Amino acid sequence: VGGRYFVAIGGPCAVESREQTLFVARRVKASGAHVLRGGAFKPRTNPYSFQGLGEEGLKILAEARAETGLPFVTEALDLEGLELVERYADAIQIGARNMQNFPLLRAAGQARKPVMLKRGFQATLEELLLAAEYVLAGGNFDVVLCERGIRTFSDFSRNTLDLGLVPAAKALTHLPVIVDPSHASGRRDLVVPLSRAAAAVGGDGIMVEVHGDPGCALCDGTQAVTTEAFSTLVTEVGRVADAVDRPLLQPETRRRKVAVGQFF
Ligand SMILES: [Mn+2]
Repeated sequence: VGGRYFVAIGGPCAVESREQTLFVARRVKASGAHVLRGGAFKPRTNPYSFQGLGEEGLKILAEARAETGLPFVTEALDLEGLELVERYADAIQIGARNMQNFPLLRAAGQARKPVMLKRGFQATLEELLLAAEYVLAGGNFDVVLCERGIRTFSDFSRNTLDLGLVPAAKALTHLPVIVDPSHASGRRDLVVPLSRAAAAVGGDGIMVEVHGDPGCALCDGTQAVTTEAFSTLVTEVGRVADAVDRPLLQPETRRRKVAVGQFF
């Protein structure tokens, strides 16, 4: 993330079951995504909502990685969860609600896995960069920033996607910046156009929630796109990414490289 290519991350909000996660993982892989997402520890507004499968969910994500070859990113909610997530995952997500959880940021700075830091929905750009600084100061330099919408007076969407933050952050830091159009909007009909905009504005990637049956999702169903819609989304985003000279990394290119490596 942050190189020449635009990166697509897709997967369910929450790991609900082995079947649901493997189904989505296979489909996002076939759509050309590069990274799988999925929550095993869910920070829910309502304490009675589904809280995630915990370590069992991490094992399911690891199985999906073994089958598809997709690395995965998943959220660590607290210090205990961070140890588990670091052990299983390829990248550690610090969620919007934890953006200023300083003990967690310090611990992530000691981790030996990349950290994806999501902007708090009330955080300024400076606060986001200083939160990232906690991780960097610990010696972990692999930090990706994620714009996921802020709370405004707008009443038609869950949050307001602050696209201007992407070039503003990139002007101040070398860190890659990706966009989460799912949590930013809360509406699946806005996810595709906002994904295209993320590529156009110079983002380094997108992270999108995908579900095999969004109507039955245990978490964030209204913003999840179907696997079919995700496939279309990747194609459309790819066109915009080409136009701004940040093409999507092509799975075929990677396969050829692997094939050459095996040949020699
Ligand atoms: Mn979600």
